[in-house]
Amino acid sequence: MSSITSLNDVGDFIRALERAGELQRIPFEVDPYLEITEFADRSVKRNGPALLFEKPKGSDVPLLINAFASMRRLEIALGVDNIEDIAARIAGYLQMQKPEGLVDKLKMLPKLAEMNAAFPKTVKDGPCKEVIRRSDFSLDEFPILHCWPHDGGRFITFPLVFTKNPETGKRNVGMYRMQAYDERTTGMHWQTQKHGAEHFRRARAKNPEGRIPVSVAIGADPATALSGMLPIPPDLDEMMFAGFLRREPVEMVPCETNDLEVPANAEIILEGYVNLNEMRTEGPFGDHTGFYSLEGEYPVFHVECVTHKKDPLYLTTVVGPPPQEDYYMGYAVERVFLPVMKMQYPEITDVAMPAEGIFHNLMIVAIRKSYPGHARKIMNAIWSLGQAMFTKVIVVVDHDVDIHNYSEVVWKALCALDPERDVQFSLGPVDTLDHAQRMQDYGSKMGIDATRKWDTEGFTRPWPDEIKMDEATRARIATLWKSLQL
Ligand SMILES: Cc1cc2nc3c(=O)[nH]c(=O)nc-3n(C[C@H](O)[C@H](O)[C@H](O)COP(=O)(O)O)c2cc1C
Ligand SMILES: [Mn+2]
Repeated sequence: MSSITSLNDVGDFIRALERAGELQRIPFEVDPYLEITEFADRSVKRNGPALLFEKPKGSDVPLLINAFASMRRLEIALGVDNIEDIAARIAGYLQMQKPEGLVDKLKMLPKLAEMNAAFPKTVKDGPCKEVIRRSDFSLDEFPILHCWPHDGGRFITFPLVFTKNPETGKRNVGMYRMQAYDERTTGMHWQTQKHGAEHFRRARAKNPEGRIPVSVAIGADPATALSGMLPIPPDLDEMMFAGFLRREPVEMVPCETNDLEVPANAEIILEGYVNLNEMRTEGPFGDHTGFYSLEGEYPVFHVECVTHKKDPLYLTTVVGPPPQEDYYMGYAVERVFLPVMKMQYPEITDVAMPAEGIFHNLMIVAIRKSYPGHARKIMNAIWSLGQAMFTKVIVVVDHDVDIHNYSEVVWKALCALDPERDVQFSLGPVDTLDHAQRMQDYGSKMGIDATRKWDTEGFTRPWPDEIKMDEATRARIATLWKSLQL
């Protein structure tokens, strides 16, 4: 599988990227106000490298961006030759969930051991504690980006936000942007359907005047850094999943001022709390939709203590008109979770989400259709599947369509449609960032059944064959073609 030794922090990742020719150092001063965004945007649009800004203006902390913004970089990040290798590992693990006989049980053991080895390990100390600052600190020391001209301010864009479920004590990690209001307070943009927001609500139901401890890690080994965006079920520990991805447990250290734990290898830790009765205007923010998300009311994070490495690095990203770095990160997540989706719904043969669909707007699904109405069953399944509930448009096609070839999808899906018959609308939760819906968080979705229609679905006309030249003719003309040197 992998020849790459495990990456234990951002520095290791930088060195691995550099060895692979996937990193450009920027030795001159560049301003975190707009300029770094313009660099990052240009780079990602030209399939350029990751960028290490050694002198972000106004800060002594170097800044890494676009570290995950290509397939090759994702493979380096996760220590695989191909993202599908991880999907295969997950598929292998899932297959032995229900062992049939003794032989299967025996086969399970090494795999279970692998899972056990993934559990996070609490350690006493770690590099993120090299410098501990309880009073003398300011967020202004870090090169926090002001990304786009009409943004409401500077935003920490790549944080791992740690909270605990106040009822079960179980940990959650989510990547939720944080607007830096001043030296010690930020916004906490967990959208209403996300697990951090649920922890907040449960704590508030118990004691509306209280607070919830929150700690934030900025920069960690690449698998751990990515885990904040994983769409896994509540109370399933993202740090366990990170351990599985990196094939080594994530080491966690206790925080100084609250009862949370954070990755020991993190560059920067912000410890603090969120008041349950305090909201503040957050945004606007140039978002991954390619539009500004509007101002909204969100909780406020109060930083009480900052710990960091002696020479920390600042890991960040920019979202904006697609494709950006988050497209690649999302693609990795999609491929990694496809086996989970397939296990639940074996009729799904493949899934594609074009960059322009910004994750939630468009999912193309290929199925092996077996019974009348099958495409609609899959639409409903997807709308009930974790964060896939946000999918605004689902296009279901037959398994013989190459769904990663978008021109083939447009051609064949449109040919298969009787729009009045084949479109299904559904009302339900929608992405907070969807600015076109009638209200925030609630609206409509559309499923398009672009499969061949069957007579058992009421379609009694014959369905025509797709045009294909016969092989003998193709071969004969190929030879003649060559002789003409066309
Ligand atoms: C770069 C980036 C920024 C994100 N910003 C936010 C955000 O501000 N708010 C939010 O709710 N989700 C945001 N997300 C998506 C969440 O990280 C994602 O939904 C994650 O699964 C949430 O974790 P949870 O399921 O534990 O709540 C962002 C994702 C990425 C890749
Ligand atoms: Mn979660």
